[in-house]
Amino acid sequence: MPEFMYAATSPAEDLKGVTLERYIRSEELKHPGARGFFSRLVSQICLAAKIINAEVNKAGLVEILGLTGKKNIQGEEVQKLDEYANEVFRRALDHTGYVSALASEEMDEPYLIPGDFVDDGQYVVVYDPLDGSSNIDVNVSIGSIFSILRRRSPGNGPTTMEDFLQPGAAQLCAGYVIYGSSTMLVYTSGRGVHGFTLDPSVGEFFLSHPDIQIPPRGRIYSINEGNSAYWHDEVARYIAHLKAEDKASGRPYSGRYIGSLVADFHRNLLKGGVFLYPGDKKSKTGKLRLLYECNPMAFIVEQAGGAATDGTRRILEIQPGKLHQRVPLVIGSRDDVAEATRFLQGEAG
Ligand code: P6P
Repeated sequence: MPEFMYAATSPAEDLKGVTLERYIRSEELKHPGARGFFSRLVSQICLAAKIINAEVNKAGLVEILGLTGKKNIQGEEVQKLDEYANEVFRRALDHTGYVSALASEEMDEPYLIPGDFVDDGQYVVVYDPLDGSSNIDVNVSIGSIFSILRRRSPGNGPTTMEDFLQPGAAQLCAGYVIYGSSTMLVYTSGRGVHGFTLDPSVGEFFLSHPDIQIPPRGRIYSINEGNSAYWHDEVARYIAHLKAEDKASGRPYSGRYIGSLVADFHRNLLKGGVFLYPGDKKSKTGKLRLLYECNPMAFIVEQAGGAATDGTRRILEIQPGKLHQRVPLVIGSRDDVAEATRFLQGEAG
């Protein structure tokens, strides 16, 4: 079969080097009923990523660094690039015709797309437009995170909060973009995890990491040790366990913490390891948001063979109560997450 004539059912490995659009099309061909809505959504997200990437890459040269002087609903300082990225996602998604509403870390309430821009508004999208903001001004990797849900309310009626407050297991698609040494878009739509690298010389994402699988156990742990004074005993015991020498189980692990969830997660996804942002004596539910940080990453890691819990429950089974709800997060290699969860449950250590 000539190079360009990939069969519709080609495994991802055979499609290495194709563009993101071409890959999405090959996925679509596997589902005769597909009408291309979803594909065009991911393509628009891809456009947003390219636009944000262009700004991130010259942030030191244009007046877009620093703070806006505002605070978001999380009480966090809003960086200029946060606000810019939020607008880029909103504008990329509000004219597709298939999305009825958007929710973002940077918007207190959902943005309801005006009715005349919505033809068959069966999807809602939640996103963190620029994750790792505190790293923007010091040139450390940051990212965007997104999740696509099918509405539960009737498509011809108003979008409701229940359309957003769905357990992570209901996600149709989840992904992130990491603006790092190269810019990558990693996503899953329930059939494996695939990574696409942006070639800035042509402005296209090409399939570089088909079928990503996270090693079942790693040798890296990521946690903000600066919070150790607030850790519950179970967390302290687990981290001490990872630091203790035991050659048979590959301990001590290496500590790696970048302070951008996307960057810490991406490294562990490729190399194996465990990331924790647990609840502690200062913040019972930790810091990370369920809908647009924990759920997308949990969908991706499970599709790659890993696991994600809140220290007790599987993240994807948590029923959200509020749009910006925070939950504790333990995520990464399957065996490491299982061991961490046993410690956090007081069943080990
Ligand atoms: P801390 C970035 O602000 C973020 O939301 C995640 O990307 C990151 O994992 C976490 O917060 C870092 O938080 O408290 O360790 O600085």
